[in-house]
Amino acid sequence: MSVSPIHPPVDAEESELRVTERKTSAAGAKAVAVSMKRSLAEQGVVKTARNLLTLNQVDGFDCMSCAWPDPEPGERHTAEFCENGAKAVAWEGDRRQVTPEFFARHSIEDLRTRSAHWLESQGRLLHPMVRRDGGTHYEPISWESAFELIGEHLRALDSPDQANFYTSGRASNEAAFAYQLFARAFGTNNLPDCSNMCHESTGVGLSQSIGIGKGSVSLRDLHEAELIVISGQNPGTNHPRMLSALELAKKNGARILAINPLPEAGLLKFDNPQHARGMTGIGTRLADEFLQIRSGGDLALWQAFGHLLLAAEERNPGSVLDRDFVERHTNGFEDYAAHVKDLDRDAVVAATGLDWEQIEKAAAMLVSSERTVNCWAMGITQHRNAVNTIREMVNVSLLQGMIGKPGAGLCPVRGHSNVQGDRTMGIWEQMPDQFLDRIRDEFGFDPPREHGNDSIATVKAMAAGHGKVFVGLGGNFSQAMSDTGVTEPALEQCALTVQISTKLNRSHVVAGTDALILPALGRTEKDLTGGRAQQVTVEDSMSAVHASHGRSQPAGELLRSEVDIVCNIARATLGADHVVPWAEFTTDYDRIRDRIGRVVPGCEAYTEKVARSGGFTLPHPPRDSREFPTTSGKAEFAVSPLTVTTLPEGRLVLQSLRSHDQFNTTVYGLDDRYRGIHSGRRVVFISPADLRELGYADGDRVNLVSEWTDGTVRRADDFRLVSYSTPKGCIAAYYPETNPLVALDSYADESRCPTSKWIEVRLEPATRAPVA
Ligand SMILES: Nc1nc2c(c(=O)[nH]1)N[C@H]1C(S)=C(S)[C@@H](COP(=O)(O)OP(=O)(O)OC[C@H]3O[C@@H](n4cnc5c(=O)[nH]c(N)nc54)[C@H](O)[C@@H]3O)O[C@H]1N2
Ligand SMILES: Nc1nc2c(c(=O)[nH]1)N[C@H]1C(S)=C(S)[C@@H](COP(=O)(O)OP(=O)(O)OC[C@H]3O[C@@H](n4cnc5c(=O)[nH]c(N)nc54)[C@H](O)[C@@H]3O)O[C@H]1N2
Ligand SMILES: [Mo]
Repeated sequence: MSVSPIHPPVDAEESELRVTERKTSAAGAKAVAVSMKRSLAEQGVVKTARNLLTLNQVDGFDCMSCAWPDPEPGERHTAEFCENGAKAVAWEGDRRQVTPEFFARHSIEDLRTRSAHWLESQGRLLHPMVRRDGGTHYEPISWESAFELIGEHLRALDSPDQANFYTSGRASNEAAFAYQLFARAFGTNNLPDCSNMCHESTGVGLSQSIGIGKGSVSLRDLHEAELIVISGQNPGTNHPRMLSALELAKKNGARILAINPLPEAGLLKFDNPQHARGMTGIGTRLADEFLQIRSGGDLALWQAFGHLLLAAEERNPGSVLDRDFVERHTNGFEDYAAHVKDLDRDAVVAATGLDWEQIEKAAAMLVSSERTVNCWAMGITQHRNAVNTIREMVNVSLLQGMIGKPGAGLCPVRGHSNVQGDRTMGIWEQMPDQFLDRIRDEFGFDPPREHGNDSIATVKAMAAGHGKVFVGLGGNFSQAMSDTGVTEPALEQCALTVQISTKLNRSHVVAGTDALILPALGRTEKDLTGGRAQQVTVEDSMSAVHASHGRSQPAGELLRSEVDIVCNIARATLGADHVVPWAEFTTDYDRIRDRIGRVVPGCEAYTEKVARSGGFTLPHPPRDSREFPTTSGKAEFAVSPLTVTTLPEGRLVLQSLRSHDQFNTTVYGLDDRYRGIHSGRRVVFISPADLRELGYADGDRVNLVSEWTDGTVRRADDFRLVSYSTPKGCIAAYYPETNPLVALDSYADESRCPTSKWIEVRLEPATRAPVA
């Protein structure tokens, strides 16, 4: 049986696809030039200067391109932004406008034939729009009628659990807190979010191992580290400001170990545009060792590291392990030690594709380091065995006591700028009872206790017909989720879809019977809700919470803040005399912050603390005092089986990743400069050895075919093969084009994160004519 999506159309410009040499360093003067050019084109000179200079400054707005922390207030550069942050700001400051006339010109059927890049390039959404049952076009609607329509649909449901409230990670803490409060007051914990597809495996793995799902380092720890390990992350593109921290760490004597199937430019060398050296292209060499690991080999590698650390300790007792830490703060050491002592080296070599000598050399870096910071991102979390892999990395940190000491720790690098804060505020389908009790005590209603739907369960519920209302607070669910061929029709099955958005995307055109587009203010824009200048707050990847206020003139007069939209949906659904003072929340966001302070653990006196310059850092017991809030009160070693997955003949493992010119499903442009791709996205990076063995040549066009265990077949057609440095058997292509290949049931054990980095495929010659 074939599961095929409605084919999102391919960009016409893709016919110009060109491939050049890949780059071996990131950033530099070129990066600044690229961002300034784009920003000037989209926003004009004055707005560009104002926005870029207030980006990530104490009295400015928080950059929405990633969750990397800001340096201490006194240590910030005048220009504390990166090329991709500037792109994100320019994208939001777009002067082009999507007006009601635009929707009158373009039917929904027409919009379905447009590429993602085209849709996002039409400009900012300006007016609330509705498509009613049977309508061919979106039409303007007043805010009040839009809220009423949502209220009517929600009140008509047989059960509150027939609604799903999705959140993308850009929502502020205030919007997120109000949104989860509304969902729970309405009566459901169905709060799927982008974290379900992102760092969910981190949350689950860290909670099991150390009792809290967040990283344990501050920016200072990175600066002071002796060794920084970077696994499954491409910081040059996705967290460019991290490169400045790495550069400083190197200056202070740190070494860097990079573990990745691809030799990503930003891992190898950094030309810092903030320094004269960087502008001249001399730059800082970053990785001292690079392990070009096979996809999914990380669990085996970290088990080997554990094995080698224990062996080194045996040879030289007292020199490697932090015995005192292990004894006082951990559980399960003996079982773990016995398990990794008995390591199957051949299995490690097969799983990682690395030589044993290389692994020994890398382990020696760990052995000799007193202060190690361990960073990771999607290359680790989006695998079947991701939770075990993360716990395996933690095992090694525990051996050496690398938690709760300066210059050391665990550093999962988050994606969306406020994805961590949204979770802190209660955007999670499984919030603990303690949190729900505090809501009950504060507001006087009892929130539902039964766990709600995550992203996968949401798609299943909609496909089965019991998920009838979908609300998206930001994001682009139809493209971000796995299994496009299932997810798109599932959304279309809904009685009502509501997308709270800044720009047009595919989720607006695969819509429910009734469909609403509600245009929101972005983070760069002045928020005058309730007639006063409002600020919001966010939390970065290292648990630092601070204020953010936009300075630009909003793109349109009708735009409303996310807080305003959420509170008005709540009021229209639950009534004006509800126990939660929704109207008061929109007059002054301090009234929401007061409640956050009383409900959210660690946020006591929130309103006062975020009013201080620089904000505050949330408590993290393992980092702060080596206390581990697990059931046993200690950090837990984990014992995980080492399995080697062998693929049938002719099958390859595909990882789906980001190009340099995109933010998740937002395609800014069609280049991936560092990897040498120009004017095109339908490419597959493949090793020369696989090309030879499978009888293809660089430049050939292929279709990707994935066969799931239940016999269903998924395809994505017409990609150009690009000969590239990647381990044999491991290929790569961009997301979201490859999401049609990921079966909905292909997800990580325990965390249910889609396996976006492990998609088993075969190639077949493209039958379709190349894109013209
Ligand atoms: N400019 C820009 N910034 C962004 C984003 C964006 O799209 N654009 N997205 C934001 C979001 S939401 C997120 S979550 C982050 C994502 O940041 P990243 O995690 O850096 O994003 P990906 O492009 O998915 O890159 C995954 C990396 O893991 C490697 N990898 C793949 N499989 C494996 C494996 O099995 N083992 C190892 N060791 N490595 C592997 C890939 O080669 C690649 O280098 O970035 C955030 N920042
Ligand atoms: N195959 C594959 N799939 C993946 C991944 C992968 O690596 N491979 N990565 C996964 C990851 S890590 C993530 S985080 C998800 C991302 O999933 P999402 O967060 O759902 O997707 P985005 O592309 O970030 O959402 C873009 C849309 O958000 C809206 N938007 C932007 N800014 C704002 C704002 O300030 N307010 C509001 N209300 N709306 C705004 C715009 O309309 C824009 O079109 O995708 C996941 N999907
Ligand atoms: Mo993410």
